[in-house]
Amino acid sequence: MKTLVSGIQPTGKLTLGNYLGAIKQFVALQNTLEEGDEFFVFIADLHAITIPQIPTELRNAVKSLAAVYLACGLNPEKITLFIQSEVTEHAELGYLMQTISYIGELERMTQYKDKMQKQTQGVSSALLTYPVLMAGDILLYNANFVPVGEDQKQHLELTRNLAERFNSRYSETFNVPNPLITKTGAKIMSLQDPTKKMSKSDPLEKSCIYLLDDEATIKRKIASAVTDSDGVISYDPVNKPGIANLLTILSATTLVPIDELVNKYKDANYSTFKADVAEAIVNELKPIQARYNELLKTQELDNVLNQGREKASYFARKTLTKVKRKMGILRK
Ligand code: ATP
Ligand code: LTN
Repeated sequence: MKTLVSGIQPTGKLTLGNYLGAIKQFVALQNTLEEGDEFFVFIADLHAITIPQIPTELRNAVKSLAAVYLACGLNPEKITLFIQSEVTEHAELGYLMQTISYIGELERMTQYKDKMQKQTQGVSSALLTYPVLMAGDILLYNANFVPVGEDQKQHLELTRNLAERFNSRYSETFNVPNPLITKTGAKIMSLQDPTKKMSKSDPLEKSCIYLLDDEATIKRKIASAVTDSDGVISYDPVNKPGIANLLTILSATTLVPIDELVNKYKDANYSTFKADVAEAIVNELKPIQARYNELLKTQELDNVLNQGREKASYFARKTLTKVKRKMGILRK
């Protein structure tokens, strides 16, 4: 029996990077679950507010993300889908884990350093403690595996350290979770600067394919993706990061291995190759977009989220009670 946990922040419009690096992998994983396994997938709204958000936009983004998850093929009969803030134990365990986290180790997190620099107003203390909340998310369900993109590896390492620290300071309580990182699609890069990851908070729209982009937009963005001038399609992320990124995208979308693609396109020019990449993305996203638009019109979404909240709360409450008892903060 195994437990998997993962979350995505409802900030900005989801990109192809989020889809190929995270959601598509969730869908594949749900189909490998066996009797007794649990897979908790949640919308990390408490993480989103570590950066200032506009409340009405956040509320819409939460709903939209829930619809995207289902539209991409997550099946509520197999996984538990819920909103992080609706299971209040997340905030509570996040706080308790802060008592065993060190400021120094949090200040070393690269995501914190990056996001802190981008802040124009004050940096919230929650941005610093973000990875501790994330550790709480994972440990609350005693996860064995955490499917995430490569950029989250450092946070997972911290989660492992905190689990071990808690176990040795109090007594054996938490599993030490393992990251589950896909090889292809683990890191999709920006279309305009292929040395940077494709990120939904990138202000340059051309850098990203958004999951809800229409066909013409996708074609235009891929056609204008930055490449190089040597005209050869080969996989070389250091010297040819643009082409390598398009190969990664095509491979992660079609599930054809990169070396087969390189072979297939060895005599092709960049524009033919780009047209095929765009077409593959359109074919992948079109049915998702249709289902998304349908879901937003019905009650189904709320039903799934209510059911998810109840199930997640049951597991979360059990762990939290155990943790509090070990820490000496329960009356009995
Ligand atoms: P932000 O720009 O706000 O940091 P993001 O686009 O990085 O957002 P997150 O909400 O931080 O998205 O990440 C959601 C999930 O998508 C994580 O598992 C993350 O690893 C994965 N992910 C995000 N961007 C990429 C990418 N470019 N390639 C592969 N996976 C990605
Ligand atoms: N920090 C993650 C989102 C996240 C998460 C989690 C992922 C919050 N809590 C727990 C896995 C497990 C990110 O993708 N930026």
